Amino acid sequence: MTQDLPRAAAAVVTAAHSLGLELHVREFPEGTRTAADAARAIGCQVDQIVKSLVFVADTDPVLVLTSGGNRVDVVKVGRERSAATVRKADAGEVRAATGYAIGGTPPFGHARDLPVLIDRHLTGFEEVWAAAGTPRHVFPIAPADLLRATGGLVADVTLVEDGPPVG
Ligand code: 5CA
Repeated sequence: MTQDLPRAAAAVVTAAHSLGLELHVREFPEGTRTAADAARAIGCQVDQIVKSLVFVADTDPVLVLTSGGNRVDVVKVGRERSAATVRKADAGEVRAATGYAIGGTPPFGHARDLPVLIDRHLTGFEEVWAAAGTPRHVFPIAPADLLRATGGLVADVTLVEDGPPVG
C-alpha cells in the first residue's frame, strides 16, 4: 500500500513494483538521513545500510551503492568506469540524475538510467536496508534482489582502511 506514503516514497514503491519487487517501506520519524541514523533507527548493523551515492565519472553520473561503514575509493570507481576523473556529485547533480534529494536517494527508480556499482560487502548480508525516497523512509531488501533490480555490477569500490600489518 502506498496511500499513506509521501509522493517520493510512493514513487519508489511503484518503481520497485515495475521491477517485480514488493517493497515494505518503514517510516522512522526520528530520521534515517545518514547510514548511522538509519542503523540506529532500524536496529541493524551500519554495514547493512545501503548508501546510494552519486559520483560524476568524467562527465557522467554513476551510482555507487556502498555499505554503511565503507567509504568510496574514487580511483577504483574510475577504473570500473574507464574514467580519468571521478568526483562526488553535488546536491543539484544528485537531484538531476536521480530525481531525489540527498538523504533519501533510493537505489533504483531514478529520473535517468544510471550505471550502478555495488560494494561487494553488501552481498554478505541476508538483508540490507536502503532509502525509499525521503530521509525518513527505508526498506529492507535481499542483496540478490538489489542486484537484480538495479542491474548493478558487484565490484571492489571502497577504500581499504588501515588495519594491523599482515605478515
Ligand atoms: N537515508 C540514508 C541511509 S539509507 C542515506 O541516504 N544515506 S546516504 O549515505 O546514501 O546519503 C547521505 C550521503 O550523501 C552522505 O553520506 C554524503 O556522502 C552525501 N552528501 C551529504 N551532503 C552532501 C553534499 N552537500 N554534496 C554531496 N554529497 C553529500
